[in-house]
Amino acid sequence: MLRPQDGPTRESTRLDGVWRFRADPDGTGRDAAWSRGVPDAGRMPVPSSYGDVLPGSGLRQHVGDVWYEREVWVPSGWRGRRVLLRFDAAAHEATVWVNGVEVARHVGGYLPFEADVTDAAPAGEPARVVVRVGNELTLATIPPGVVETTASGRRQRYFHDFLHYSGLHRSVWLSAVPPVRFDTLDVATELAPTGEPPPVERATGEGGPVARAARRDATVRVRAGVAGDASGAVVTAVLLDADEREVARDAGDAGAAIELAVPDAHPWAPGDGYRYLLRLELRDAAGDLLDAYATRVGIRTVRVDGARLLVNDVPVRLRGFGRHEDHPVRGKGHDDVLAVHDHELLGWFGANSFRTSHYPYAEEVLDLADEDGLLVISESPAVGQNAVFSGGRLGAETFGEGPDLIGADAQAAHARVLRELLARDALHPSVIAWSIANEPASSTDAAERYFAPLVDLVRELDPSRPVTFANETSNRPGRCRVTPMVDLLLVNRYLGWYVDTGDLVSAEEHLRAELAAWAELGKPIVVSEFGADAVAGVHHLDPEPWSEEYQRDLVAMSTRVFDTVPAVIGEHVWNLADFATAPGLIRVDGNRKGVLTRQRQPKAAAWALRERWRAAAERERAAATGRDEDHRRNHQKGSDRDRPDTP
Ligand code: GCB
Repeated sequence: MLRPQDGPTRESTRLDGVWRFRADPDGTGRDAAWSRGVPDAGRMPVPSSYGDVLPGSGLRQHVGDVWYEREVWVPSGWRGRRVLLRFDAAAHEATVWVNGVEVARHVGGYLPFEADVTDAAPAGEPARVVVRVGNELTLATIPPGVVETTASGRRQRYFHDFLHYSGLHRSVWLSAVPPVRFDTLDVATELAPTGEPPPVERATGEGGPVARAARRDATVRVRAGVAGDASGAVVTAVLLDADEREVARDAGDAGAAIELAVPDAHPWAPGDGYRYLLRLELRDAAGDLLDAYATRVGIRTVRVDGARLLVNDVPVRLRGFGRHEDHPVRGKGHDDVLAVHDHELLGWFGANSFRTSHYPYAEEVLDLADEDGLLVISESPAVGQNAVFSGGRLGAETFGEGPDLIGADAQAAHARVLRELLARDALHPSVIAWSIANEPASSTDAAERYFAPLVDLVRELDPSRPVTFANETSNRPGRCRVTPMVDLLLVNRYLGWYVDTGDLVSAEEHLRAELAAWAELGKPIVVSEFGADAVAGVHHLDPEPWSEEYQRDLVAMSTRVFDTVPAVIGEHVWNLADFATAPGLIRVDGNRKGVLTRQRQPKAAAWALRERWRAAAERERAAATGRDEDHRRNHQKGSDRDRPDTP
């Protein structure tokens, strides 16, 4: 499945806007054939979560089905082409009908799916699109949950700490594509060995120098899969630089690998979102154009070397956040305004990285990260697989076979979601690692059995990126059975908050000891969560939890410790901004661990982080400029020597 785009052979239109909508907690619509048309429907904007849009509707706690409906004219000019209907996300499972005909079913709330609706929606006629979206989580879904019957009706319980927003969170597309067409695309990039001495040692403190990679010869391997009868067809791949100058071209049979040699390539690197444009053409034996597709390509490599994480063979140090797709009213509905604003804020902080905690984000977000040269840890939606957070709903073992355990069905769903995630995100240079889960119970045999095949699967699907997962605090070094399997350690730690509450001196000692123990494993460590709740406007002279000062001081204490542990190559504060959660005794209108409020205004910690990270970014820029300058001088010397008239 390829992303919709416009081009010589393709056209696409977004079906975003206000759709007809009706909640259906009793599941009436399934028997009453609402698939043909939803009676007495109200309205709901797409994309958005439906939870907070209609005041007083109770939809925030809704469990079960909702129905969406709209009409669309299929352009008459699309005759003879295939018509695809794509949902960038339907949270959390959906069935789609077009003119009463079922065209798609999909389970999982954060990844796209599409249907070929050519027959159900003839060109030149109106088509009625009806979507049933369900949001029930079970122990077989990713993420897990349990529906309970209470005095107030059915309640969805889940073991993750963000509101279970639901609905059509991302764009819906109608596209025309040629009958014989590209339908998958794999791109792998490689840089020639550098020959240069390894970059300057990472200094401790405030980030350390991380230099941009110099230009190097590169190889771009392209494999485009084709749907339809492509016998005799030829694929041409052309690579253009950012100034649209052709730098490489080659051709091959449909489905075969094409290798493009790119001399003196400009790598994609942290803070430098340089990308080439890859143009693909599919022509039949007579030379007629069957399809064309274009995508941006960042040339870069990622590698773990001992306790270092290397991008383009240069050690990187991640500074940034765990985030959420979460905004007032929209919930998890993607919005370009808010997404761009959040990314500008990352720049304001001097951040260079984030994790898509705890689910795949809208692809538009990854586009922004690609463009900005941000380093992204892309996470699957497997969050809350841990009895510790389940309030007794999961058996103590968490994983295994049985009515209160997460077993083979979940594992199969987890594998499916990982396949879909990698298929969607592998083309993004910003994605530098795959996190297969957040904070599972990871210290048992059953956890090892559950995760081993998933780690293998990700490695097999994408040998070019490290595999990781975020470790929860009770799964200590030596006990955790999943850490030994992964390439990069993510540890979520709340010293000074859930542990040593209000005592930053003890917290510092404990954090230092724990990180030293993790460092023994000889792998790079990203502290992927640390932080404290702070209610904006609460101030205190003493180290009082919930105050802005305490949050600021806890972050400062933590980063002070990180700077003394060479294996710690990343710090992700939890969280960029406050976010909505299920109601709870330790949640004040949501989780307040944002260093920004939910409205994206700074708390005291934000200013302190900005100072630390901008200084690090500045040092990186200086180091990168120095390296570029060296490279330019060496290169210049070489070419001067080649010129006979140069003394
Ligand atoms: C965690 C979870 C994150 C929570 C956070 C918290 O460990 O990974 O989802 O929101 O702690 O604030 O408790």
